This record gives sequence, C-alpha cells and structure tokens, in this order.
Amino acid sequence: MLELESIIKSRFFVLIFGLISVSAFGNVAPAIDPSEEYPAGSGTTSDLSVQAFSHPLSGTRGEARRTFTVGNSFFNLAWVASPSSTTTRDGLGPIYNAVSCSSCHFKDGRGLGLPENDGPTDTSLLFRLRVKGLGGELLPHPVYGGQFQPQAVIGVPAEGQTVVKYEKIQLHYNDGSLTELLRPLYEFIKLNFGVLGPDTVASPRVAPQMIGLGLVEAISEADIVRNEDPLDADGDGISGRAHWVTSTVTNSKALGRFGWKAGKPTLLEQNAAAFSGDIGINSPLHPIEECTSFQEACLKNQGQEEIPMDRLKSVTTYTQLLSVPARRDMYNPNVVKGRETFYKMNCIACHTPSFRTDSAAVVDVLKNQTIYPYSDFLLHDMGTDLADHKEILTNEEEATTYEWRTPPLWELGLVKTVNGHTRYLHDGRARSLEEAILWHGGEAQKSKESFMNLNKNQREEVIFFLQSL
Ligand code: HEC
Ligand code: HEC
Ligand SMILES: [Ca+2]
Ligand SMILES: [Ca+2]
Ligand SMILES: [Ca+2]
Repeated sequence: MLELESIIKSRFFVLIFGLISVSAFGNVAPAIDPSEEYPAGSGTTSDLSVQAFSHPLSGTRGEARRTFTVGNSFFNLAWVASPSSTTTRDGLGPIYNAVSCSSCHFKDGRGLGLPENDGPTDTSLLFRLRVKGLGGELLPHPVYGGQFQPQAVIGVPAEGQTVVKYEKIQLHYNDGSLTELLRPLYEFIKLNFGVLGPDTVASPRVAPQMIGLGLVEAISEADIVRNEDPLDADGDGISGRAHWVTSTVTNSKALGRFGWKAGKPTLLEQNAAAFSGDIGINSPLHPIEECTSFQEACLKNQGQEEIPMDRLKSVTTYTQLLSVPARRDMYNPNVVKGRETFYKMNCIACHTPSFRTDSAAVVDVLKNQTIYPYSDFLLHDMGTDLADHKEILTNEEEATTYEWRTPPLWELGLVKTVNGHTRYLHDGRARSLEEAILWHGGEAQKSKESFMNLNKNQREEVIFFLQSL
C-alpha cells in the first residue's frame, strides 16, 4: 500500500472509530445547577488569590477555628535535628524527604514534581519502593525500605538522589495537529547502600493540593462504593473499584480515599504516615522511623514520640477544614460547551461531578454539603504509560502498578495562581491540562480517543471548562 493511502485509511479508521466511541456514550449534560458555583457547599471561599487554597471553610468558628490555626503552624513548621533547644520542633529525620509539610504542599497547593529539562527531581516528588518476594508479592525494599529518603541529618547517610531524563513522544490529533509529551525515565544515583536491584518497583508520587479533604472524608462509604463496577457489568469499558486498606488505628479494613492510590482511609492516618515517612517525625500512630536493619546510623538516631497526639490531631483538623474556592466563569459560553463535551466523552464515568456529604461529619461545615469534586475516589487501570511497572503487580495494599485513584478536578485551573506552574498527574509529568488528558489510557482509553477526535476549538473549550472547576 502507498504510504499516503495507508495514512488516509488509518485516519479514516480512527475517524469512524472515534465517531462510534463518542456516540456510544453520548452522555447529555444535565442543566447547570447553580449550586455548582460553590464546590465546597456553604464553606466555599471566595478568595482567588495566591492564598486561595489556605483558608478554612467559611463558617468555621470557635474551637475548630482555633485548632485550625494551631494545625496551620505545625503544617508550616520547619523541623530541626535533635537534640536542640526547642524540643517542640526537633526530631527531624534521621532520614527524610523535607523539613516541613509545606515545603512539598507549598501554599497548601501541589508540588512541581519534575524539572523542565533533564536533571534532579523536585523535593515534592517522592518514591515508594517495592521488591518482588518469593511468592511474587511485592514487599518494601529490604535495604531502602518502603520510601526513598534523599536527605539525612548530620552523621547519617542519606539514601541517594533521583534524576529524571525525558523521552519525547509525538502525538497527532485527528485534525492533523501535532503535539509532544515528555515521558519521564527515573534514575537513582549516589546510592549510599548499594544498587536498588532490577526487581525494584519504584512508584513516583508528587504532593497533591490540600483543599476540600475533610469534605472528601465526610462522604459516606456507601456513596463511594455504589459507583464500583469491578467486572464492568454495564460494558462501557470502565470498571473502578474501591480500595480496601487496613486501618492502623482500628486494625480492620476501611475504604482508602487519600493518596494517588487511595492507600490511606483517613486524614489522621495519612498525616501520621507523612510525618514519619516524609519528615522523620514519629507519633503515637507511627512510633518508629523507617530505618531498615541495613541502616545502622539511622537506627541509632531514632527518636521517641516527636509529635504528640494532640498536635497530630490539630494538623488533622487543619487538613480537614481547608476550603475550596468558588468556580469561575461557570456560564461563559465556551465553558458551557466544554462541559457538554466533557459529559459526551464520558469523562464523568470516573470524574463524578458531585456528592453529598454525610450528616455524621465531625464539624458542622462538613455536614450535609453538596460538593463538586469531579472524582469517584475509586481505583482505575490507567494503562501502561502511567503504570509504575510493565507487569501488573500489587504494589500498595490492594492496588496494582496500573491502578490510580481518580483525583478530584476542582481548582486545577488555580494551581498556576497558587503554585506558579501547571504540572499535573501523579508524578507531575503533564505540563498542561491537555497533556494530562493525553496520558490517559486503560479504562480511560476511549475518553482519550474522543478528546483526540475533537477539533482545536472543541479541545480548547474542554480546557476552559477544566480551568473553571
Ligand atoms: C516530600 C514531600 C511531602 C511532604 C514533606 C509531605 N507530603 Fe503530604 N503528600 C506528598 C505526596 C507525594 C502525597 C501523595 C502520597 C501517595 O500517593 O501515597 C501526599 C499526600 C498527602 C495527603 C493526601 C492528599 C490527597 O489528596 O489524598 C495529605 C492529607 C498530606 N499529604 C498531608 C501532609 C502533611 C500533614 C504533611 C506534614 C506532616 C505532609 N503531607 C508532608 C508529599 C509530601
Ligand atoms: C477510567 C477513569 C477516567 C476517565 C474516563 C477519565 N479520567 Fe481523568 N483521571 C483519572 C485518573 C485515575 C487520573 C490520575 C492518573 C495519574 O495521575 O496517573 C486522572 C487524571 C486527570 C487529570 C489530572 C488531575 C490531576 O490532579 O493531576 C485531568 C485534568 C483529567 N483526568 C481530565 C479528564 C478528562 C477531561 C477526561 C475525559 C476526556 C478524563 N479525565 C477521563 C481517571 C479517569
Ligand atoms: Ca525523628
Ligand atoms: Ca527509605
Ligand atoms: Ca462499567
């Protein structure tokens, strides 16, 4: 076949396929509900400045408000090595990723993750490490532990450093226009405890934004589980399953909601794990730092209860009460058209527009709110390109190397204002919202193809819509 002919034929095929896949879904967008202007319900904040992610839900008063303020100070606190004259803030390390929560979740927003060009990765990007056990199951790395810590206090060797090299991938939209994605290839260098070994599965994760998390925690388990379709019974190619994880507090199974693989069931457990794994601050929930038996100096420098329960709880209240800013341009005709296309492309199969929070939530401003996170909080197979490893292996509780939790889409458009960048996805590889969509695969393959079949105007409308959320 002549080359041109083959191109025309393949375009034709893609076009037909695209038409089929769009019409096969063809969800019609419902009328816009005016309440959608307030994604966090009555607690929605109106500030759209660089501080937009740092406000408590409006209506937070009294004791809750005071605890929020205390939690805020511990979220921003730079921990120092012990012993020091200030015992309230020492205990850093012995190995760690960063000295404060806010150095990764800067301004309560999201981390950069990756540099523009080949080079060292940003502090806000951390790596979880697993190796294959004898039965094929994945276990924490015997030498480096479950997380890679590139920093250490004086006298203790850090684990090493991480660098990224990019591989360019070219992609053609069906209207012929060309675009380029950068595939990150990670390397571990300056390793202080020997090579990681070929069987190591490294899972890169960037710090996500902190907004609306208490509202996510206040959705009832039943409401999230209702959207599961593990065997794809309705045949739309999208399954989605709940991530049942073991709670370290109750020692029983609970619905995972937080983190890129929904590995943590509550904010308290997520925060305790962050203090321990990321900063080296242990608490009643994580009484020892994560040094392995190969890390002698680390073991010798372990501390005791460096953050007590009441302070851990104040940080948890802080993370529960951070608000979500109001929507922008909701009735702009381009945004409205983008919204229609978003529904048509079946993005809503995973990015569920709204939930109603439970009446049993801890604080009034979290109760009985209609919220608009645009996530089902379920795990989805997102395809090879986003996977942690070529093989499908279970690498975080029940979640596989191919699975990711649908992240909320609220306020992605404000990341630029708050954090000064437009990096998205679990490791920050997408340099724009458009690239984030183009990396979708697996269960989201059809939606991605529908996006690639749009013309330039329609694609821009979808982006306008995402920026308005
Ligand atoms: C080294 C960077 C880094 C530091 C320091 C850090 N985090 Fe995180 N944070 C992350 C990453 C990466 C994730 C995603 C984790 C995952 O997918 O398992 C995360 C996730 C979270 C989440 C869940 C958010 C969501 O949308 O599910 C919360 C809450 C959180 N961190 C709180 C904290 C607190 C509190 C501290 C300080 C004790 C802290 N973090 C320190 C990088 C960091
Ligand atoms: C099968 C479920 C599924 C479908 C369908 C889907 N998404 Fe996603 N989306 C995800 C998951 C899971 C991620 C996170 C992937 C990752 O970080 O590796 C994601 C991430 C994103 C992000 C980046 C979010 C962030 O915080 O970085 C955007 C933007 C996005 N999706 C938009 C869309 C649009 C637009 C569509 C329709 C064309 C769509 N998605 C369809 C599951 C889905
Ligand atoms: Ca410590
Ligand atoms: Ca480690
Ligand atoms: Ca389905």
